[in-house]
Amino acid sequence: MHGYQALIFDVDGTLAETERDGHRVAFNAAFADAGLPWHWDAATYGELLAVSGGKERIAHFAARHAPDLARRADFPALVGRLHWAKTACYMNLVAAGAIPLRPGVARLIDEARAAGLRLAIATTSSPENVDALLRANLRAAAGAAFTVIGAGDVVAAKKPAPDIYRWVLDRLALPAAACLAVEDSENGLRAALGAGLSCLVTVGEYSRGQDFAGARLVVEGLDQASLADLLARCGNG
Ligand code: XBP
Ligand code: MG
Repeated sequence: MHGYQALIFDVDGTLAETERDGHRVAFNAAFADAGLPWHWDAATYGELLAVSGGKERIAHFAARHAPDLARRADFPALVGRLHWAKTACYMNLVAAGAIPLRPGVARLIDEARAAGLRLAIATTSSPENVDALLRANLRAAAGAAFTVIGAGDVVAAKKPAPDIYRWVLDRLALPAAACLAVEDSENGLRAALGAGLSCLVTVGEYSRGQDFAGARLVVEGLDQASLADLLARCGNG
């Protein structure tokens, strides 16, 4: 008996490989539209993913590569405009079907629903992005099964801080011990562990080689085993 009552999924890198061909492309389009000479190639973006949050990532990059711009009083407003434009572009990419779920994710969600598990999301990404991804890739009933969605700025401190997981646990009204987090990255794993959660890691395109110490289980993908098998191997009983 595994003892879990809920699964709390991370989004980017876990539900779908959204970063290289989704968020990164959208950031670059927003920079170009704003006339900024910034272009994040795949390798640079992989390094920038150490900073959670799109707005925080832009500010981190500007502080190092455009310090005069970053010091301007109107820079925070510029970051907000850039991020708004990026999010609109990302949502269009997702709505056009450019970002499919990772293999096995839809089946796992169906198995969890059939098993009576509650489903939630804990992500640094903006809520609009989550909604667009679920709408584009899941039947309405499956998308609606995520009864608690903790996303983006609902908490000030983003992953690896545990805040977003604590926010979700509070709204699930479940103890951490009853929930299994599903993550792709070291930042996400640390956030889940910090909130007292057990965590299943599915290695993502950008997280290979990261430190997953403390994970209950690390797999190459969620299509490798049934939900029952994964829960048994992550058992908290
Ligand atoms: C990944 C992130 C997000 C996305 C970009 O979130 O750190 O910032 O890269 O989305 P997670 P936003 O792995 O927790 O799902 O631009 O909306 O932040
Ligand atoms: Mg992630």
